[in-house]
Amino acid sequence: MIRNPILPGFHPDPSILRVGEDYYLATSTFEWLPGVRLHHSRDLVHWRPLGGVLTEPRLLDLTGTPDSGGVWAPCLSYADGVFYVVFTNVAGYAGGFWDVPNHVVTATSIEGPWSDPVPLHARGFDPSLFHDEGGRSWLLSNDLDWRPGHHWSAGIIAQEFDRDTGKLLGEPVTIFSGTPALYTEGPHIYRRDGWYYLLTAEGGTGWDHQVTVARSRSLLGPYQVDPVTPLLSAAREPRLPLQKAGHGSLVQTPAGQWYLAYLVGRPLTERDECVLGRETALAPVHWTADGWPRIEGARPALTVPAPDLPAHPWPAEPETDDFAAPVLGPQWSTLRRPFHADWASLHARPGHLRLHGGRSPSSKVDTSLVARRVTAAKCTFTASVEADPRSPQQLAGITAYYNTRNWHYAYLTWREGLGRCLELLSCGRGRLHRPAHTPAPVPPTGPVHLRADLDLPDLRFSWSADGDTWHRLGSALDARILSDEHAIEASPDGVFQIWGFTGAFLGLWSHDLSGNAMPADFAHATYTV
Ligand code: 6LW
Repeated sequence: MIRNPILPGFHPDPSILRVGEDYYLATSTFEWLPGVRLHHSRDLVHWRPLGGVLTEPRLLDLTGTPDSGGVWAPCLSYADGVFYVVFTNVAGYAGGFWDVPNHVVTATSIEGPWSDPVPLHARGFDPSLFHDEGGRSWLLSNDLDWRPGHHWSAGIIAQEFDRDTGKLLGEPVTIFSGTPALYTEGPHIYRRDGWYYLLTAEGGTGWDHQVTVARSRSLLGPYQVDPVTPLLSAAREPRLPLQKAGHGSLVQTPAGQWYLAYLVGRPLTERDECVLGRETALAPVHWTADGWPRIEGARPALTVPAPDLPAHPWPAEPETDDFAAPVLGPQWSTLRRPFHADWASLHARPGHLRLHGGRSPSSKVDTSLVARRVTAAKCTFTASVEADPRSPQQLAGITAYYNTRNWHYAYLTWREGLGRCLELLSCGRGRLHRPAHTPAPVPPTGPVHLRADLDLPDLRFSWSADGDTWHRLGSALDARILSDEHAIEASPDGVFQIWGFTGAFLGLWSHDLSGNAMPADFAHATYTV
């Protein structure tokens, strides 16, 4: 069986690809690096992280990127021995106008190295490359209409893409204007029995999300919408554990079995906060006699039959990272700047991750955060931190983090009268809040152990001097603020100002507002579910 979600925690907008016996999934990463997260499988059941595509500044610059801006909906494709990744780097979405430049990078191996990005158009997001028989390729995307009084989502456009030069040819053509479900985006085209099948995501990426299918004999249309639509949705079934089903991408096994990779969200209770963000699931797809794809019940399911492929499990990810490896493992992400000796090191003190204190928690530049996705409603994150703060401007510890405006933080700092101590701080919708707690005095030197216990909707922090005897730091905090739903902020007239498209992280965070880049050394970090 396949257990959904196959990629738990923040892994939205899946793009799935098979090359030979290997299956790859690319997902959106927004303001996190590496940009475009990749997973690999041989049986569609077991997946392992491969790290990311956009790992260095030459490939992606996220300095100053808004919360939930950055890398949206990448598409991974393959033609004639070359992997292609197209992605949008969303620099702005809240001013009436959109700032959505698209780029393509290529590599002959999925592990890279990836070419310098080649700019494509900036007319719309969710780019997708379709490589047709006969050697021609097409770039699809949604089309954005900024004009006041127009719906911003103006359908799907296609433009020829020259694989030799990486350049677009001719003019874009609107190939599909969508259904009354609206917000037509996330396009992908597939060929089967002489038809072009266009999959789109409609209804917006929340509770009304769906996968819409249309087909045509000709790539540029006209496309006829499936008489039984949508292919998949949870919009009418608020009680299903998997919600928000949509944004699908198809793959076929060598034996001809089809699967749809798609996005889901798991609210805590009915249509409630999704702290785990938007995740990736799979569904088997069958075809009707007259050539339309079908999913059982047209709804997302927690378990579905696996394809007839030999089982191919991967070694389990170790729970503890003791920071002995020369590079950061694929479970970790950094915020808006890549892992670099300027601010982080695995070599400065062997067996430790050293983070030099960065700018403030609300800054969108120079943040010193190394974090991993929350993948389960109940999990524990433990780390040891060693730092010598000399003022309240210097902080280092562990965080349960959503974005610059929503987080909880337990950290070592310095206080008048107490010296080195542990404190708690929270931020909800941009407002700082000091949870009730007694700052804990700790020995003046040496490592301190910190623990975050997540048991949704609660989050509890504890600390220990020796790693054995634990003391609570404050009482339960509300982890629901670490959700897409809480992160979304709109102006009184209903215009979205801040979107919530990512998910909760647990991480190692360090600040030095004095500008002295205080080093904080983490000897290990353990994540258990
Ligand atoms: C994604 C697009 C969407 O690119 O959300 O609401 C974006 N629509 O399909 C972020 O996941």
